[in-house]
Amino acid sequence: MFLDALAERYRNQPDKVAIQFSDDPPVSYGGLADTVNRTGNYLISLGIAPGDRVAAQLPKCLPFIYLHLAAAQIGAIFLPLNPAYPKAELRYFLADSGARLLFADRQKQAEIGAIQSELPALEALVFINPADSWESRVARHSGERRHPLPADSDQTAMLLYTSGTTSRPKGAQITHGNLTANITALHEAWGWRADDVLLHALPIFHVHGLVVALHGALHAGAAAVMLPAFDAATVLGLLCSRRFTVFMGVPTMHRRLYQQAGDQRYDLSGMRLLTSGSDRLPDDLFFGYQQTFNVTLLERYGMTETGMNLSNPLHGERRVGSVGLPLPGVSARIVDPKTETPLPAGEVGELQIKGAHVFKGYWGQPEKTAEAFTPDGWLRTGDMGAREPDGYYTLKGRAKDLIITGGLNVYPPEVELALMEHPAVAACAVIGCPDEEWGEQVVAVIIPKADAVTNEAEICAFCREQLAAYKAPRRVLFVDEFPANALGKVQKSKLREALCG
Ligand code: MLC
Repeated sequence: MFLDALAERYRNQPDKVAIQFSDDPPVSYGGLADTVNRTGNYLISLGIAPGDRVAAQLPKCLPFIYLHLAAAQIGAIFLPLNPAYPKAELRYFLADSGARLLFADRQKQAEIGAIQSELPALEALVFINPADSWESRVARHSGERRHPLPADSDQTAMLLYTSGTTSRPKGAQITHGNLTANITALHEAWGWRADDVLLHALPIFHVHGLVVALHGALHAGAAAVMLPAFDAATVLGLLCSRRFTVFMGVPTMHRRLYQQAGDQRYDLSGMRLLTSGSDRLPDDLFFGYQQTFNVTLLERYGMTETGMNLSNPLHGERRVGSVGLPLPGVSARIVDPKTETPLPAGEVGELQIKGAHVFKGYWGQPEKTAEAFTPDGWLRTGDMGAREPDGYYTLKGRAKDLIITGGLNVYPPEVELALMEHPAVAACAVIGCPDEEWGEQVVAVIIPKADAVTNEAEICAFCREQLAAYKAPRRVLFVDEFPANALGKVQKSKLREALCG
């Protein structure tokens, strides 16, 4: 189990630095073990039992990490939430998961304080100042862990919400076994070492920043230096400092670093591992990085429901435009999207995945879980791709209606649902238009009601009240009609062709 490996690090190298947040004093593995243990006892003192959901909507901070590891350790289910979610979204996640406890930023007390009365399962809302000492909050909860490590690898450790093409967001249940399988595979494939130093600039409420990056470092007994947010100038300066061996980012971050460098050349070849994921890495950035930074980015492919699936190799060819080879323990295949029969190399079909890292199912949604898998247990990723004859995989678009912006998934139906609440909107379609910095940009195409008066700014502001800012349209276009197929369904590909200029 991923916790067992961590427990071993706690024992074997108690004085080694595990996590350092900006200018705060570093946290050693021994210190981490102690605070996580106290935090577990603290959660138990608040009435949390195995299987209970513990939510946290906090900025990137140490208490978030303590809560995550402590919840896992006492067999509770951790629910990490993006601080960008407005109250309406927060309420949905808490209601759907039936969270008993929410830890939130004290700055949001006025905004979300009243939420508890609307959520019968939510027994307590704990507002904290992330900068205050967490250690003093849990100081009196010392003593042996009152609960054993969860023994069952099928037990859910986290709920990670992902949206759906046809429904409201669904909570993907990530089990202890999933986390172990993932981290063991990445450890082997990427050669994590105890003397690695990770520069961590990702958010920690997603699989990328939390599992791939942070668990990766902790599993190896390495050090993670955590930046509260991504800033290209700061990150470039740190990468050049030669203190770090590992950095992970989404293409938007790499684009900004590349642009930050301008005409200058920097030699980052001393770094052991620089990865890119959460969205496709554009070819020009792959080559631009080689020229500017003298390194080849390692592109890998994953998703919330699985963690990591495919990766270019640490040693060997990192192929431009390819997401690489299946990780150890991962089975991948390309199938005909209609018949779901495997296709030969070179042919484009849906990418399907199997392995111990694949999630257990959506929280409380057995029918959605059943839809996600083939009868013989392959996960339908909704991504189209092809396998090259030598085993490398290349992605070729999506079967599902999904926009990826800055490494974050936005499901058009969710935005369309929000838009339809606006009194001036008669019909709408949300599409992703290509964008150099963000990969894609969310664009709303609207047929207004007759005589309705509205404009782009008002529509955008309306969406931001209901949805996190990254999901809100960046552009709004007004049209008289949509291109539709024979069944009357909006043809988004035609809209994209016509409107993404
Ligand atoms: C921020 N904004 C975004 C955005 N992030 N808009 C669209 N898409 C995004 N991803 C908005 C802000 O709200 C702000 O709006 C405006 O853009 C400019 O903000 P910024 O300060 O320039 O953005 P910044 O905070 O620097 O964020 C950019 C970023 C961030 C790239 C650093 O988006 C990020 O950390 N992305 C990584 C996401 C990630 O971890 N994905 C992994 C998912 S797991 P305004 O108008 O209010 O000013 C997964 C599986 C896998 O996918 O395989 O990894």
